[in-house]
Amino acid sequence: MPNRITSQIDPFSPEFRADPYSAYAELRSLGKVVYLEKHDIWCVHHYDTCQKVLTDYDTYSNAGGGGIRNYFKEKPWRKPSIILEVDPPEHTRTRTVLSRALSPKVLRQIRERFDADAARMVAEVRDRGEIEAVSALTRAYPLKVFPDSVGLAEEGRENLLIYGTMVFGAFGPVVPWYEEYMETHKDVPDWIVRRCQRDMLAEGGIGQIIYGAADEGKITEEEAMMLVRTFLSAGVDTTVDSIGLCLWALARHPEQYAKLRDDPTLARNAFEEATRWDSSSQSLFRTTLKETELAGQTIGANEKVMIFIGSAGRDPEHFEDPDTFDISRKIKGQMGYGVGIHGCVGQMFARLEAECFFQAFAQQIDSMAVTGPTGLRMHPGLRGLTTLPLALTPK
Ligand code: OVM
Repeated sequence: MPNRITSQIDPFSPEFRADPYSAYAELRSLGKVVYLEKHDIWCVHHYDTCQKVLTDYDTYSNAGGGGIRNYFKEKPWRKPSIILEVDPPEHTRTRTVLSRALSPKVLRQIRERFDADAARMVAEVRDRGEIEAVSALTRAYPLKVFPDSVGLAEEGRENLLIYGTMVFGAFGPVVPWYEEYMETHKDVPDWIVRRCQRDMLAEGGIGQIIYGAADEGKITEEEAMMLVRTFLSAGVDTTVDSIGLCLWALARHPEQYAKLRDDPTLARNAFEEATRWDSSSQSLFRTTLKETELAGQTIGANEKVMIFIGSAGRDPEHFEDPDTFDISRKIKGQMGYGVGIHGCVGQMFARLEAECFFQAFAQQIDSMAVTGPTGLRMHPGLRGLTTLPLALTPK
């Protein structure tokens, strides 16, 4: 193809994962639309083109799958999601059911429990001196409050993390570790589906709200099960990783943490800024339904387009001084949750979860320091930490 801008950057390589932001700067300097030869996909990485692709759902479809694998050409690893991996008009009905289940009214009732769990979990570690913050806090807290809210029993919750690796691993190319992982944990998808059944979900939880929509005839019983599956797929690792990345960002910017400590009401904005600056969701995919033109580049039909929302957050055309992490910044439309009809339906839930956590943390912890090497997760679909050694000084 003549005149297309190409790059050898491999977004699934360890080098890219270690430092995506210099790769993004290089891609942004190359042009608005770049072809990644290593994977035969197109990519966008500026705020405006990311927004354009994500909002033009007549051209850029979700039905081809949420990752690099093209479901128009190959068999999906599981029954496709009935909200993520569909387009309008099918999408509209299921999206409505999920947004209602996560309405402000529902969230208001959950807040108190988030606050209490966060305060208790921070109190448990505040005097310990050194902790491994991922296992002690940033994984433990979402893994408690999220399944509690859905109405899931306590037993076997570690399977949620295994399933998360399967779900977000499937966003990347087929690689040996993934195949092995799927084989090792081959019972987990069935366990998840069983947990999504009506009789497995506690009264008063969000899972039962979904089944309430089935009772009203808005969705079928099978669709209710699939929407609970969406909760369990998209609600755990995403928040584990984003809360972890936010804590890491705060730990590396003591002057920013001091602002939060002195005014814990900044917690929500701090998390918003962390989501712009270093989001757990770095990229999304769409598949073209027809030939189209984007920023002067022709893209053929049935092609994969990778949307680097992690780069959109660092685009100097949209954000002033984008590489600076500033928790009191006025943030205009950061794209860490995506945008448009497929923008994260749980984003208000995620923000609330994080706000309660960082508020509790800031109320009890005077200062912190990273005391050893951190580990980065090598998931294709999500960016996050495996370990974060932290020294804590209580207030
Ligand atoms: C789903 C699903 C799974 C992973 C991510 C996601 C980001 C949705 O099963 O619907 O949204």
